[in-house]
Amino acid sequence: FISEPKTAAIVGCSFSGGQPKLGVDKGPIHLVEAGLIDQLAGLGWKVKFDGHNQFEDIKVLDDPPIGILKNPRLVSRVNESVAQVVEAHVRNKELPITLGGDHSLAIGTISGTLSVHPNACVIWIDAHADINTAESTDSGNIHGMPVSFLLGLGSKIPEFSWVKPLLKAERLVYIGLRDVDVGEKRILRENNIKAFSMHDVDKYGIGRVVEMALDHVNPKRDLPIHLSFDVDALDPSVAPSTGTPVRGGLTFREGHYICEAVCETGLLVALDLVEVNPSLADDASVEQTVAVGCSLVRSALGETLL
Ligand code: NNH
Ligand code: MN
Ligand code: MN
Ligand code: MN
Repeated sequence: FISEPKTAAIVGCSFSGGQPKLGVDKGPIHLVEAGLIDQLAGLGWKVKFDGHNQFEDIKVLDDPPIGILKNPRLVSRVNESVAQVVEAHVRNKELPITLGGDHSLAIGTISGTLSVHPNACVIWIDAHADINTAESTDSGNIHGMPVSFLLGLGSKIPEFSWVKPLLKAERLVYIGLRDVDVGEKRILRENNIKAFSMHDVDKYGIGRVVEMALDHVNPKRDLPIHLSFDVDALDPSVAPSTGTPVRGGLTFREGHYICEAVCETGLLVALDLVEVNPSLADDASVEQTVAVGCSLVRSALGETLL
């Protein structure tokens, strides 16, 4: 018997409204132009791509801050639409690969995944915890807040009432953290959220860290996995073209190891690759970052497993 090839669906999200730096909206175009679709097809996947303009016609004319939250209506409406697209792919047993765009998009992607698989766990790879609430955020940038929205923490913003608190704290784990705000540390502690910082990666090695992370969120290795990968988790020497680089990050291999280990579980149901910003560095750095982004996605889809 020849089994049907698995289908991946590229969801290109040209969106920068969750943070102030222009250019991150061009991330998906660069990743696709670098050949990502052919590369995934070369791994034996059937690849669907609906084009880059899926969410670009969502315009909000008047979007003043709510508290200090910036572009709240636009972020909400784009994510509501992203959630519907991701949900449809997951329901259809396709693997949505959401290319950002900034990490506020995870409000939509994870909402979409959890509406089909309420028991799914989330593995969040990032230098940052992205768990600020409306109360704790200093920046007002919503890309620093998606996790709190998904958990239902902090005061409710009516504009985001469509976001259901579908994520449970015990189904969430972080790897790569090294720039976490004081208020975020308190939120992580108070909600008993498991997080492996770069200190843990140094101490235990990436193999043990991934094993411990999976033991925490997926002890029987039977729950669907949503992998949300912010490229700023990687060291800036590996992925320089991103909005908020923080030194001391994951090596090329550590980043790929995470993707490989998740692939190996056979449980991956959705993948985000976000915060590639092709406007923020010289051409060689942009090319390097885009290439690493494509490579991480290929690893998550099985390239490096023998
Ligand atoms: N914690 C900061 C904030 O809330 C920075 C978040 N920036 C990110 N997150 N790039 O991944 O704004
Ligand atoms: Mn589609
Ligand atoms: Mn992030
Ligand atoms: Mn980050």
